Amino acid sequence: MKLIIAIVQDEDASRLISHLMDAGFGVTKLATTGGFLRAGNTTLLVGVDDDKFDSAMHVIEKVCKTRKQMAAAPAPAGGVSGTYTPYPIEVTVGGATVFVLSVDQFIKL
Ligand code: 2BA
Repeated sequence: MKLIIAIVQDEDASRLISHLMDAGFGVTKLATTGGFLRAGNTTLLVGVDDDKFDSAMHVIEKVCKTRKQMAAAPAPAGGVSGTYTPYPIEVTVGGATVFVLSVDQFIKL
């Protein structure tokens, strides 16, 4: 069994949950915040049998879109002397950031 930890954009989360549930997967949704944009995103926990892993990944890939967002460039590492004026940069977010963990045990009590 595998645990898929998928960080997705809020805009894709509801549709992704529906598609995963329709395909028979169990899903847990966590409200999370990205460290770079400091904006909300969604983390989904999906426990899948090994033979269903590809199918779950296919759903995630199909639903999650890349989007461009503007962000303030971070201050240089090590700090700045004097004033630092943040300037906007464009970043491409998503489709999904996915971590895959092998599950030792899956227990429901
Ligand atoms: P954020 O940390 O808010 O990052 C949003 C987007 O900003 C990233 O999209 C990336 O395009 C850009 N970005 C992040 N750090 C950057 C940096 N130091 N310089 C320039 N641009 C940067 P994604 O890569 O698609 O990531 C989407 C979200 O997935 C992230 O939101 C974060 O919540 C999560 N994530 C990404 N990589 C991760 C990692 N290695 N560990 C844990 N979470 C991660």
